[in-house]
Amino acid sequence: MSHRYFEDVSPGYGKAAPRAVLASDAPRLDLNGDWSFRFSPIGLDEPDGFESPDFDDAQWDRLPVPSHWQLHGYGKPAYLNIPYPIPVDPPFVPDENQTGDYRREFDWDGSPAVLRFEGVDSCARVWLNGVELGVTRGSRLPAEFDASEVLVKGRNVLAVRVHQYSSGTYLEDQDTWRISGIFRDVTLLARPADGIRDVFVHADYQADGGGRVRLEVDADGPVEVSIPLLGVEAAPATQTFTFERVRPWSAEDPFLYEAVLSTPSERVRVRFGFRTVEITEAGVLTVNGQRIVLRGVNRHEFDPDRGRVVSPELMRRDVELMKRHNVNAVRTSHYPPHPTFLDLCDELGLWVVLECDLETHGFDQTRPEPWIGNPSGDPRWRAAYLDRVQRTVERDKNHPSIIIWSLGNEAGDGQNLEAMAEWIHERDPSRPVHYEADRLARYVDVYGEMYRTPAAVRRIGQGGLLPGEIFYPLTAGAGDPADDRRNRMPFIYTEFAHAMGNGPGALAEYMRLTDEFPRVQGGFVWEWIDQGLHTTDAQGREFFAYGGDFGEELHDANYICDGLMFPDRTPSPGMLEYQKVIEPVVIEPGSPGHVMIRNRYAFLDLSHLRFTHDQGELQVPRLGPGESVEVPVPALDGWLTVQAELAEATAWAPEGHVVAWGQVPPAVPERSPALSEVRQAARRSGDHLLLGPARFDRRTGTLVGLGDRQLHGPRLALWRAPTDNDRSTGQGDAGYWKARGLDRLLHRTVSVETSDDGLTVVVRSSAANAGCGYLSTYRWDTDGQRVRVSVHTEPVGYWPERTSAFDEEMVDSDLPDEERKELLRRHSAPSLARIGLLWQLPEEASQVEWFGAGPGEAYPDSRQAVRIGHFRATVDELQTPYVRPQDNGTRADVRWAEIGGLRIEGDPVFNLAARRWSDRQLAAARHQSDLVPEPLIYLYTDHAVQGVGSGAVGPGVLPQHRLEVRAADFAFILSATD
Ligand code: IPT
Repeated sequence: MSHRYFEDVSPGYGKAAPRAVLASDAPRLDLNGDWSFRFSPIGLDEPDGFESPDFDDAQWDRLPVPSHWQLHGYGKPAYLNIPYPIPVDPPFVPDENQTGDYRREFDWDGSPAVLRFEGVDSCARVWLNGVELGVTRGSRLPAEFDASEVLVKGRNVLAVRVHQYSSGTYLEDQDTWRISGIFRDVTLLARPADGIRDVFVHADYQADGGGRVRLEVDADGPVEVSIPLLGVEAAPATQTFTFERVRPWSAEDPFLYEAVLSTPSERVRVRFGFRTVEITEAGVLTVNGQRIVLRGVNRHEFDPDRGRVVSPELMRRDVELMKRHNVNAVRTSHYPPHPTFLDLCDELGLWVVLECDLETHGFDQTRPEPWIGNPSGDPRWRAAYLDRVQRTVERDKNHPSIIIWSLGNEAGDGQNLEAMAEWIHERDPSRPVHYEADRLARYVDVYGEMYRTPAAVRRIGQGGLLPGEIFYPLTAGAGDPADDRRNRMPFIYTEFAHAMGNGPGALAEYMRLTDEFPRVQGGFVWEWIDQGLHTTDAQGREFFAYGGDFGEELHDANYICDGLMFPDRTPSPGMLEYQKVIEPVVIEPGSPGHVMIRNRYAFLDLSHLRFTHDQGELQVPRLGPGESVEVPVPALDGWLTVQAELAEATAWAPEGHVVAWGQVPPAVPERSPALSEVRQAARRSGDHLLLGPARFDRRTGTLVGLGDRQLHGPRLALWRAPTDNDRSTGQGDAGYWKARGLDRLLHRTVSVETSDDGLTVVVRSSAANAGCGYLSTYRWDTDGQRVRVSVHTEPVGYWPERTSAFDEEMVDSDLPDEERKELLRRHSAPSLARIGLLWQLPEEASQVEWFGAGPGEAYPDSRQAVRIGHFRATVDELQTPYVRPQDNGTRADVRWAEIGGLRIEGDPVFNLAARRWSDRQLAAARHQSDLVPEPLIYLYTDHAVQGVGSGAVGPGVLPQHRLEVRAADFAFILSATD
């Protein structure tokens, strides 16, 4: 079978050697804009003459460059995670392979130049003035073609044929939208004779505060360099410069210098920073001698309207948003981003793990044994792998923000990966190499893993990995941990805390480990942003689309919406939780009357912050990194909130931006609500029973009115509209709940009994054909003004245990035996989404006020971002618009709430949720636009709810945050407000 050029395993042909992105004063021509475009749904091979300058493209369409053609009406976007969009038949691709032909003209003075493509998905063949320049693959990697011989003075015609699929598709099986086209900039860069082709700036920071600069320059003649801030002027670039005192670069203080290199024909500016990345003998990753903790995110490039076409403004927005949410690191999953993004990381300060454009994940699933035939181990693909890593490193080598190179993602193991690592070690020994799937860390320098449990990470932190032990696929090890090199390496969470839908849980548990174990150095939440594509349906309703919304036959549904940011870049509760957990300053209650303040920066003292509280400013000494202090605070009746805010504006946030906060509880403990002693008997009145201000249905004992307020309830509620994490087959409980019918409980009134001091109602709740349920006793009493319902509810019937993976990994191995056993028991115990009461209120009850945790939602394992206070919101504002609708909006630790003229006090505190649709409607909706308000309000007052976990990919809810099937006692006091 013959290969067509786009099926060749080679990296293409005709490309110039890769080099850095350089800011040169040589002329350049921006070739972005509207191009002529011709679409074909099949894989056209040899051109039909369109490459000729004389070809008439007047009948063609117009398409913007950069763009993806699927987002402009040609073909459709498709979302796939692990599966390949083509048969796994390497290196071939099916005939159903969309082809986009592009043409444009430009004027040039005929001087020598290179044509540069920053990114074309997936394969491009390029002609200039009818002459072929070459073929490139590697969608998110730059390609330059020397056009000097072909360029003419005056009109030039550029023709590009782009293929949706190519051999490169086998190396680009990343979990994202599969969309094609020239999606990054195209430029023509003049190359003056005796110009500067490439520069590699090596700028080390030295332990004594000094710095050293060495330049590797690729030029034909002598080159001079100036570094204005360091007094270097027109010095020969070949010399090594040493400086006694320099200001180092760090993500916290991203100070940049500029070197200007010149030859008589060209001047090039390169920004650089002094920084040294080292791994200590103890296996700790340091920068400039300090241990760093990566509080990061995995970032795909994403614009909800334009796909992977991201404008400079949007890139800046991403970096600003990261900085404002205390994120200090980014892994460029799973390819080099647009180069401007890295300029911004240098400028605003983020630690970067720069990943090569490589993933072959589908080989994991389609073979008799995982990974058989994987290109990573096949010598025929070696050149393609090396080409990819070279283009990655050469393009981005001058960015101080990049501290680690990553070979790629989920590409199995094999000699080609090893060769990539070897090439990097040779070319740039100043940065460690990362690759998660080098499971035993044979050729990498930092050890990375995905989606381990906190307990597993603790064991890694303790240096307890057994030689040969592998998590994925699970392989037992044996022998002495001292023999395993991974136990002496920095450990980073390549991916953790899968942020799909409502979640992730346990962020606090994960990040606490970075305080405890020096080698546990943080990592990257999966992922930065929900990649929902902004779409309008036939009825004109807007929504964010995910897999399946474009009629894909094969897709991975809403796994594309698993970010901390919603598609429109508003932060999800998960983002706010992470922001709080990773604050660079910890503010906690100290000894009585004091607040404890701890500096968690690696480099900065606290002098750039101002500390304030409700009563004024707080004087905090300029603590150095790692230092802490107790500061006295005024004694208050209520909660005192202390915050650290920027004393001056920075490049990424205005003055006053809150970087960290904490609360000190009131000096006098809060009191539980109680009825005054007056007791009253229940009376019958027609079909009703009356007790104080309350009116009940005589037959069912249901409360139907309070004073002149309407309400209906309570009903026992045990279920929630499953979250994405609940729905996980291995880790989530949604299947268990469904099998017990908890979403369709039926209720049988066992008895309604009046007495001198109130009313007792007993109800059994259970689903059709279910052998298990709950028996609840509601005891009502009143002081004449307010009514109290005291609830005892307990499980009845047979509740089987549940099974799950991760079992041993869910619980710390070094706990005392009893504690460990108890947690393991809770892990497999049957669980509930909630134990609570559901009420129905008239639709006018749309304003909610409460005292408790807020302003946002909170769950047992995601509740750091909320503070105790007095909050107000409409029912609509209480909803969190997860792209795929699911349980959301629970307000925790509520002492009292007022809604629709009712006041509800909890004993103990309770969880509150209110919405205009039932949980079943919420569960059935695919998009926000499917949710249709009903003419009533569903109000939940929950005694307890289950945590959220990260089960969609990763561990489910940790045992300590699960809500076991168990008996519960709790009470509410209801009254009408004035
Ligand atoms: C992991 C992938 O690396 C990442 O790209 C993403 O797909 C994530 O899963 C799920 O959203 S790999 C998986 C086998 C843990």
